[in-house]
Amino acid sequence: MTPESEPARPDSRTFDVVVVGAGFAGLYMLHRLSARGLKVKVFEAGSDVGGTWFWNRYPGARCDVESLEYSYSFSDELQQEWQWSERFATQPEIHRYITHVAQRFGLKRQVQLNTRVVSAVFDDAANRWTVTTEHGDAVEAPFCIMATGCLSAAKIPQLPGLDSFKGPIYHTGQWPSGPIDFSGQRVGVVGTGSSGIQMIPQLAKQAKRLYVFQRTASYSLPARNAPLDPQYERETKSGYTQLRKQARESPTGVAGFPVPDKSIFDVTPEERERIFNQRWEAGGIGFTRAFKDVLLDKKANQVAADFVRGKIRALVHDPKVADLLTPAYLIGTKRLCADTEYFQTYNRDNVTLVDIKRSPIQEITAQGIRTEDASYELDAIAFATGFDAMTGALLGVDIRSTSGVSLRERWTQGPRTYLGLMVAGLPNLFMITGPGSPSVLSNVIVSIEQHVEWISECLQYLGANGLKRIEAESQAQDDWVAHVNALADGTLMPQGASWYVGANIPGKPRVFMPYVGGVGAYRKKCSEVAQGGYTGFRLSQGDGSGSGSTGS
Ligand code: N01
Repeated sequence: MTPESEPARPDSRTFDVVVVGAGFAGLYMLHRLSARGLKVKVFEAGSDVGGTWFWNRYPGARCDVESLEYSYSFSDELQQEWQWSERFATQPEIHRYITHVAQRFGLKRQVQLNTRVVSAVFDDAANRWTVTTEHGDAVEAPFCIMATGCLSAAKIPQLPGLDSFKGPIYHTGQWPSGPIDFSGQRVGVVGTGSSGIQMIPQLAKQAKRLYVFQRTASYSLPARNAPLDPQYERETKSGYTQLRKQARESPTGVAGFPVPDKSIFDVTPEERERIFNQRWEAGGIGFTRAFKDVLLDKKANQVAADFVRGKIRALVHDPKVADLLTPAYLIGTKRLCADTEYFQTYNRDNVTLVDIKRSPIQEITAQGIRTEDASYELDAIAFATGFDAMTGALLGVDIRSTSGVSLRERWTQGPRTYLGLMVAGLPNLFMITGPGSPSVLSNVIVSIEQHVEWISECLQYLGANGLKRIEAESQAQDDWVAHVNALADGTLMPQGASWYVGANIPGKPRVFMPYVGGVGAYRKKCSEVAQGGYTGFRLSQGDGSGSGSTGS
């Protein structure tokens, strides 16, 4: 029988679908499948739903996609009734939103919190996944969906002496709940990516002394956050249908981001300056989209980078500190950051920038951090050192099939997927926003909705056609990987030492992981695959006979 037609089973260990993760992806997946009457089990490692927006509770945490766009579109009632208070929502507000969604759609009772999944094993003969948790209990289902997030495996660098520090150690991506009072303290922050850049100005206001340990300076644009203008909110909400459609068909999943049509060299230097200034004043991370060649051509990139470098130098009083804060790499090849008074924070008397590229951290001591040329006494250390992005959470689970090799073995040279949705050799296992999909290069909620809806329709198709198994074909996967690489290589993006290529994790294979072709083009491709009867996927009865291939 198919998952569609199977009667409800009394067995509490057996489900139609197991979903791992209860962030934006897992909750919407649960909602879609439950609405179709499927019996779904969701495991969540955190003590509440929300995923990224549960864990990243550090001071200053805030989204850099506008609230009215960084929200679900699947329910018009929901998008009309929810009121955002600011242009860019804070972490607490986004968490309130996702909690509201969970309650409104009755999702929470199906989520088992405080439960990390440790393994998922597919029994080829029985056509069934067994998903085992850290507590040793296991459930079974023919389908398993990984909704584990792209930026969820937090990484604290393995520095010598880490355990010897006598004060508390934090990571932005595993921040404890409840306020932490840093007043009167000497605090060290390691890392100056998006998280560090948001947190540093907040900590500087509280701490007696703040030391920022910077390895690489980041390009950051002013967020220009503000209370949400009620008129703007009304107008956006009344045009939501069109706005959401535009977002889905756009390159970035953000309707408000420009789709550039001009080269930087099509305009005069004065006009270029005017456009860049306009973007700078508008705020947010759409800056590199001012011209179509900023991420394609090194000369164009240089011009855009120089504009931002000039702005940074103008904001920081001490020229030596300004030099250190001025990035040297190609703009946009590491993710752009959005800040509120980040560079200005270095004008404060209580903030010291420590250049750990020149003088690397040697060890953590009981008293603080020792670099090659100095020691810093600290009461607390906050790591803003990022994540084992895109693959970390997936590979954190031992995923394998009884007749084949594990995901960890399959991905030793970097992730390989078909459409970022499935992996050849691992039937009935889906990933939401997996590597090879636009995911982190997009408004991720738009990408999540598209994947969830695609997977949900796929399961419906299987059920309606008496099919029980779907698996990516190796050739389709190879072709997709080649396509993803070719598109990325046509841009400057793989040239940055970014987490997009795994450069932040020692030993991680250097592969540009997301799909750069844009969410609109990607959505079209996924729809064509589905409409073609799931081209590139092998569909079968799942009875081990290997028969019933369709589509390709
Ligand atoms: O992490 P990151 P993040 N020793 O990897 C440094 C999203 N996000 O948490 O560049 C010393 O960007 C590292 O230095 P380097 C967004 O997609 C969104 O800040 O590797 N330093 C870098 O400075 C973002 O891109 C929002 O040389 C070490 C920093 O730590 C992604 O999450 C807010 C080190 C890590 O920066 C990740 O951002 C926050 C080491 N061993 C996050 N290892 C918004 O929506 C790393 N570093 C606003």
